[in-house]
Amino acid sequence: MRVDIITIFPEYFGPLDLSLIGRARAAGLLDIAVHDLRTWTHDVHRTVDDTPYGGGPGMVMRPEPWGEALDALVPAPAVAAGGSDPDLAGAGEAASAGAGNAEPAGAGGAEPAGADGAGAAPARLVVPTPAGERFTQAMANRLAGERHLVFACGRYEGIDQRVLDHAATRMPVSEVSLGDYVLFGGEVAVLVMLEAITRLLPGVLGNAESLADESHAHGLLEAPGYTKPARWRGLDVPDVLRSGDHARIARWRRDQALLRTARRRPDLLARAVAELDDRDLAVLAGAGFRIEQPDMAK
Ligand code: JBK
Repeated sequence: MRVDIITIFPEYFGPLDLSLIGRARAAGLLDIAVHDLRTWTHDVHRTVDDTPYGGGPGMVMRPEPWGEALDALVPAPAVAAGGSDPDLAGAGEAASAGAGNAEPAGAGGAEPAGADGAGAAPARLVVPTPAGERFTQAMANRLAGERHLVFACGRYEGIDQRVLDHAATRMPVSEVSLGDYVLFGGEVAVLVMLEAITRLLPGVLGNAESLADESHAHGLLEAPGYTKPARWRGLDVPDVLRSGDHARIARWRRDQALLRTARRRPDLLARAVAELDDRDLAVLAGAGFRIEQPDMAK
């Protein structure tokens, strides 16, 4: 997978050299380039923001540097894409032409856009914003299937909307939110999304089983985990986990997952309810949770 990140704080992305993402990059599974947005400014102060039209607090990111950055990193398509595609439904299928725009002088470190050959899937622009569609495991799964992701990190009160509207004429665009809280900008959100996405790429994790079992993979929270010693500060590991009875262990873990999800994330349980069997429902009822099975006849 090819990833371009555009930011005014490239230093935020130092952690991408570490741990499993760093190893995946070194192994050639993942090609990440971080670009300083100010590369595409032309005034002495390298200005990236200005006051908002219509008034109000804060500053908005100017469109011109963003437009040049996207021109440099994503080649112009032969055919216009189908417009904004926030739900990742895959509507934008325009083929990319190979003729990438040249980078401005001094674009140190930027990779040539010509990597997007004719006929390749277009790049997807991902813009982290509190106004975006919610990022989920399902979205991470879909994004992990993309060939080329371009992340645009906004600061201040965000990026001039015309940048996204113009980009949407040539590539699919997703405005994505991690959650309902306020950050200084999109940089940390990109680190989170990239970790969720890249660990799904073939060869990055090396252990497909741990992908299948973890929290959110089945719509339930994961059961608690324990390791040695069996007794620590007066607290014992649950006996069942030391029983060697694998069927009993699997049932216990399932019960713990159900009860945790019911207590902590009733929203998740409500969505998983169609997949619960009679035994699951009995466990929940025994703990005082009344779960309505949806009536399929309705
Ligand atoms: C937030 O993805 N987000 O959740 C996000 C991105 C950029 C700024 C923000 O305040 N919440």
